[in-house]
Amino acid sequence: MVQIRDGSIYIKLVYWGMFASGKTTILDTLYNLSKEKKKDIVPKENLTKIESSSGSTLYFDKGIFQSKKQKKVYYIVYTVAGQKSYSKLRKRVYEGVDGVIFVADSQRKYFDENIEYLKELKSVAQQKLIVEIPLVIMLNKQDLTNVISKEEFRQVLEREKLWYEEESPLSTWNPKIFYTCALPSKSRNIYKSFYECSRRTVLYQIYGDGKAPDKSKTANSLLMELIGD
Ligand SMILES: Nc1nc2c(ncn2[C@@H]2O[C@H](COP(=O)(O)OP(=O)(O)OP(=O)(O)O)[C@@H](O)[C@H]2O)c(=O)[nH]1
Ligand SMILES: [Mg+2]
Repeated sequence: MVQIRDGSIYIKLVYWGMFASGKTTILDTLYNLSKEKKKDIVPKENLTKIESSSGSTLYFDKGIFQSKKQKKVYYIVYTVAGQKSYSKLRKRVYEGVDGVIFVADSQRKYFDENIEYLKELKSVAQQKLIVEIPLVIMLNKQDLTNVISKEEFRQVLEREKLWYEEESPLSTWNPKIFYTCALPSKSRNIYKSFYECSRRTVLYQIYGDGKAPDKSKTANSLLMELIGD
């Protein structure tokens, strides 16, 4: 839930997905990219990471980012711990979320496992995904071979009722799916996917009062400018 304190706005975004899908690496790369390349949203302070000796997240990672244009807007960004046994912890991290980025491990052998984590997210979100909480998808590790396609994942979303037909006013807010790679040397769409989720979250707040805004409202030029292409 967007928090307003001392005239500043705090928006909570969460990276969700199975163990080793790349969430912590994504946050690291996002931090470095946005800092070095001077993006519109930049880190406010160092990341907090709580991990086991194997590098797997123990509780969560957290980063605070700030919009350069709207200096009073802060993004508090979390990654969940993906190990199966941390299900309760993931639920805790989810509390008060404003936008979700689902990180799938694109390797085909993990197809079913990704769906399990999508189902878990759905159950925690209680029908609010897309309707109140914008959802963006990262098909991560696209640098590897034998990986799934956007269309395959879109069909999963359809089966899980997270995809709206064109006639539905909600179809504008169907999850945008990105092919990504989080490795710093060949990173792909890491900032773009984060920006898309933050942008949607802000639009939900400004034009939808915390819900997916009407298509008619999104037609005005100011909004189009904000949405970009
Ligand atoms: N090839 C490839 N490897 C990746 C990519 N993203 C992450 N990895 C590797 O995958 C492994 C797991 O990455 P993490 O970022 O720790 O995954 P996580 O989702 O945070 O895992 P948990 O904390 O256990 O939930 C590491 O060895 C990463 O270097 C990617 O895009 N491509
Ligand atoms: Mg992690």
